[in-house]
Amino acid sequence: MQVFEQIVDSVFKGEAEEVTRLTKLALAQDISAQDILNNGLVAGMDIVSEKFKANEIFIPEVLVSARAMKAGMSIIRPILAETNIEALGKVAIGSIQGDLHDIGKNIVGMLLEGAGFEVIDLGADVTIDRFIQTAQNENVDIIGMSALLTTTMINMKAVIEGLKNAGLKGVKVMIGGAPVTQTFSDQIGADGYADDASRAVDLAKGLLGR
Ligand code: B1M
Repeated sequence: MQVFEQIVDSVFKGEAEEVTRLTKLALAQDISAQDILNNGLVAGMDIVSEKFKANEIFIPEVLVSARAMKAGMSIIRPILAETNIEALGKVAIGSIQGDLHDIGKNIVGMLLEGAGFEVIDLGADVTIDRFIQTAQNENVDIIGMSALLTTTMINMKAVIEGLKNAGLKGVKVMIGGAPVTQTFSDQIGADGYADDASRAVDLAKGLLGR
């Protein structure tokens, strides 16, 4: 098996140590960090994403695969940063103010990273101001917000209004989380809603015309 196929296989199986070993092996074979990212780590997560979408695998498997992908990413990230390889786009993601649920948000963040986006993870209970300041200061393409409580989802609207008031109309907003719906997304003026993590990746790509 070629090293790429091995990385894909190990990401899919969630073997973090093996992904680490193979990523180092690929670098030692003079394979570029970009190729390892696209043909190994991202390709592995693409399969995970597709199988998750098809209900062939479930959240625990996705988390284990994402952790394996991250193990490889941690090795090539400094090299990618040095070579200034362009990410698909920059996304700042967080659970909205008042909301401590972060499992779904973490999966979405990891799949976005696996798909080639630069992801700033703002964590949970992220204030409205912090989202807006991040959009202002970090030159992000997308603000991603997650909510699991019917009492917190309304705070997303304040972020969207805050972005508009700050003149940041170019920043796209995507939202998700169990109580969130397309109707709610339309009501508050978000640019997009996704009901699961792999659709969130498709949505982010679509919002940036990728
Ligand atoms: Co809480 N909780 N919880 N909880 N909790 C729910 C959400 C609840 C439905 C349980 C229930 O009553 N049946 C209920 C909410 C009711 C409501 O609002 N209508 C609830 C409640 C009430 C509470 C507390 C208020 C309980 C209390 O203290 N009295 C409290 C609130 C704390 C707070 O946030 N301020 C609370 C606390 C907690 C724990 C801390 C114990 C824990 C969270 C741990 C953590 O996240 N680190 C917890 C958990 C685990 C749950 C349940 C059991 C599971 C949530 C979860 O992680 N789902 C949940 C009940 C349930 O859903 N069965 C419940 C798995 C996750 C992968 O799914 O987040 O939907 P989800 O993400 C999906 C998609 O939605 C989408 O992709 C993900 C992957 O496919 N998605 C996005 C998510 N974000 C996205 C963003 C996007 C796009 C897609 O774009 C940016």
